[in-house]
Amino acid sequence: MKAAGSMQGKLGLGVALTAVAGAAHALAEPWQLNMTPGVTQTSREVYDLHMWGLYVCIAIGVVVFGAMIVAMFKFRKSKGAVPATWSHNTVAETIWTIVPILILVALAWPATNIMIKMAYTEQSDMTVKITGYQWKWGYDYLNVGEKPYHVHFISRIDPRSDRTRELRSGQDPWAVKDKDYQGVERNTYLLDVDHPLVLPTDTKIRFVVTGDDVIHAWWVPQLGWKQDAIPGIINDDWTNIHEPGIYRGQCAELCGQDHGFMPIVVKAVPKAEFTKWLDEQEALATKADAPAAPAASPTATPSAP
Ligand SMILES: [Cu+2]
Repeated sequence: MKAAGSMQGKLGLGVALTAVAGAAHALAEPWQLNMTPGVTQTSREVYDLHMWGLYVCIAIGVVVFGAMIVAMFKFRKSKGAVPATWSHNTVAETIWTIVPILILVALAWPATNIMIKMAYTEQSDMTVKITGYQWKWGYDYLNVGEKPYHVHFISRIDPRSDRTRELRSGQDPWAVKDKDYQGVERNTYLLDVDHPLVLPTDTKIRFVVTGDDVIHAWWVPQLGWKQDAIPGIINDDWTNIHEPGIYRGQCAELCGQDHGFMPIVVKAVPKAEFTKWLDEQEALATKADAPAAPAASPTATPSAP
C-alpha cells in the first residue's frame, strides 16, 4: 500500500466518502454515485445537508450492526451464553429514547434553516415565469429590476434527440452530442432543447412556476431544488447561479406519454452578456407585436359612451 493512502485507510469509510464528495464536479459524471454540489449557494448547502445526513446514517449503521454482530458471535448458545431474565431497564430505555430525539433535532435543525432560506423569494433582481405544457416548457421574462420585459418562448426537445427517440429510428443515442460551456463534448441525448433558458450569473432570480394542462415539475439538479408546475397554482422559487455554464434537467413529475421528452436546459452567462441577449430578444418581441399597434392606438379606438 502507498504510504499516503495508509493514513486515510485508518480513518475509515467516512473519510473515503468525503474524498469522493470533495472530488465531485458541478456536473454529474457517468457512473457518479453521489449527488453533485451544484452551482448555487442553496445547492451547496443542500449537498452539505445530504452529506451530514449520510454520515449520521453511517454512524447509526455502524453502531447498530456492530452491536448485532458482537451479540451474534460473542453471546451465542454454543459459547455457553445464558439469556438474562430481566425485561425492563429504565436507564437503557431513557437513553434509547433521548438519543434518537437528539439525532432527529440535529438533522431537522439545519434542514429547516435551509428550507426557510429556499422559500425566501423576496429581494430578487429579476423574475422569470416557467410554464409546463404537455410536453414542452414555456418561459416568460417578466422583469429585470423595475423594467418590464415581454420576452416569451417555448423550449422543446432538440430535433436530433427527437428524431433518435422515434421507434426504429436507426439512430444511435450515443451519437447525440454537444459541446458544454467549457467546450467539452458530452452526450446530450434527451437532455438538449432548441431554446435554452438563458440566465445571468450572480443575480437573484425569482421563478414563478405553473402548469397549463397537467402537473409537471421543473428540475435542474445543479440549482438544488425542484418545483411542481401545477395548473391554477403559482409556486415560486429563486436561484443565484455562481458559475457560468450549461445545466441540464428534466421534467420530474410523470405528466403523460412524452414526460421523458421535455428536457430543461439553463444557460448561465455573465450579466453583461445576458443583458445584451435579453435586450435583443425584447427588441424582437416588440417588433413582432408592432403591426397590431396602430389598431390599438387611442385615436383609432371608438370612444366609450
Ligand atoms: Cu412534464
